[in-house]
Amino acid sequence: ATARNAGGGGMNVAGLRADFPALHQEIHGKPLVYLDNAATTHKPRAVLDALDRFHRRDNSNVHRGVHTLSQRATDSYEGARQQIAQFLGGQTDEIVFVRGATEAINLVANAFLRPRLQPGDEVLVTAMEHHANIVPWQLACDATGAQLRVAPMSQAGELLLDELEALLTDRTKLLALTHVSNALGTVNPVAQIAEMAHAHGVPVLVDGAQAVQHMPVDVTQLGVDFYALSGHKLYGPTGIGVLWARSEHLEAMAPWQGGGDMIRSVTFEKTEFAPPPLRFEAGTPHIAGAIGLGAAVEYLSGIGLEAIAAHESDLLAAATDAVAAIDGVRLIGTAAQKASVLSFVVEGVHPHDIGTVLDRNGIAVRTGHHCAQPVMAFYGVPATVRASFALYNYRAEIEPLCTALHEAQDLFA
Ligand code: 7TS
Repeated sequence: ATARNAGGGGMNVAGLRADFPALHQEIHGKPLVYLDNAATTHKPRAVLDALDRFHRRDNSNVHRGVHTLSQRATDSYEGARQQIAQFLGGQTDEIVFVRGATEAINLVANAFLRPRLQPGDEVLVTAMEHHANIVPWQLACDATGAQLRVAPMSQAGELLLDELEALLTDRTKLLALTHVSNALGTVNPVAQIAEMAHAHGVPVLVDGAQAVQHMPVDVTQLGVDFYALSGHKLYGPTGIGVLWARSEHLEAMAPWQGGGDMIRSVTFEKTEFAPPPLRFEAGTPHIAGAIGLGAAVEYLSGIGLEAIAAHESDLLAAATDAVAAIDGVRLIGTAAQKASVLSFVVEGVHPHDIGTVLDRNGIAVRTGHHCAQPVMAFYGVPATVRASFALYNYRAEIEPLCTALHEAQDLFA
């Protein structure tokens, strides 16, 4: 309990850090400062233990055998589905296990959207999307003669809501937008936008890959139609993710992939499909991954997403002030509502050189286009340096970051 709340709703970060074995190592002789959490987060013992326990004790396939291990595996896998439903505020049979946010979006693009698209129809995305929330829609448009439209943003990296609304027409078959931008940190007012879209009869998919680990998310309260996330950014394993979708949509969707586990009965003439969510989980799923993700959301709920949000917001504000005070730094993404992402460029120093100097100092950041090339093009930069924070980061990590940035300037600028 001491590792959880340190009273007053604050977090005992030192205690929580002890839950993450990978944080406690030296890189090039310096203590690791891990600030690449938007790419992936480290895993707490609760997750590592759940994976280990499954493989050592319960390992078996799901939904198939009557033997004890298979029943244990099935109970744990379906138990994880319940944990995740509770975490997101949805119904258990609205949770589809997929590989990650990318696969969740591709599933909606292929099973929901594509059969509904006609030449002349439109799919609306925003100017700040990750490639995973652009390319699947582009593929669906190219195959059907529909068109991709883009809702613009301001220089600060905030969506222009009037312009977004003007792009919602009776041609629009879906609005797909990110909850939190991975390149800018912008938190979009998703509930308000969903209401706007629904007033025009447009269903809404939200890419939650950068949101669920930073703030309480309730898909029912948000009022959206689809919500996609990746387990590995949520302190869970790689290779597992979730599509939450309203059951009426899942019921209406034909399968995307066929195989075992997604059928009710098969003859060579005709196959009856299983009801959702299994209809969309063909083949042996990532059983251990789902169980690990269940353990991750339990762990996070134990700490409390409100507490995590408050801690990370405090940290982001302090880091932003410190980094912005360095001569030659230009922040990329200055929205009023941001979560855990600090993107910037430094005059005269290439982001990759900064990344190298930081790594020599034990500091892990992301440098590059962050799979958001249209965002880079919008700001006229090839790449940024991105520091992204998790619940286990703390203020003492900001000073080494700033010192290393000065060192990079001394070496390269
Ligand atoms: N959507 C957003 C907003 C993302 O940030 C990412 C991954 C994805 C979708 C795709 O997630 P995946 O788990 O299916 O690959 N973003 C990043 C990043 O910012 N750095 O590395 C991966």
